Amino acid sequence: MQLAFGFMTRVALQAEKLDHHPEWFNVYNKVHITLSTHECAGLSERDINLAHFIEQVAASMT
Ligand code: H2B
Repeated sequence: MQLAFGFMTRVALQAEKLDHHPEWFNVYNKVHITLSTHECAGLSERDINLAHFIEQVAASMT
């Protein structure tokens, strides 16, 4: 739980910075994330940017 919580904290802080927020679901050590943008009803550059950041945080924790 602590690992997932730390991961989510780092992502949440970046999400606030970018004003772009993941839809996510967490149980114990798993975090499921969905990124989408309302205005285009799909994926935008902002989703891709946040996804890259999330990948980096995940890689730094393994
Ligand atoms: N986050 C995500 N993931 N998708 C959005 O479409 C979105 C968001 N919209 N954060 C933002 C907020 C929008 O509501 C504000 C006005 O920028």
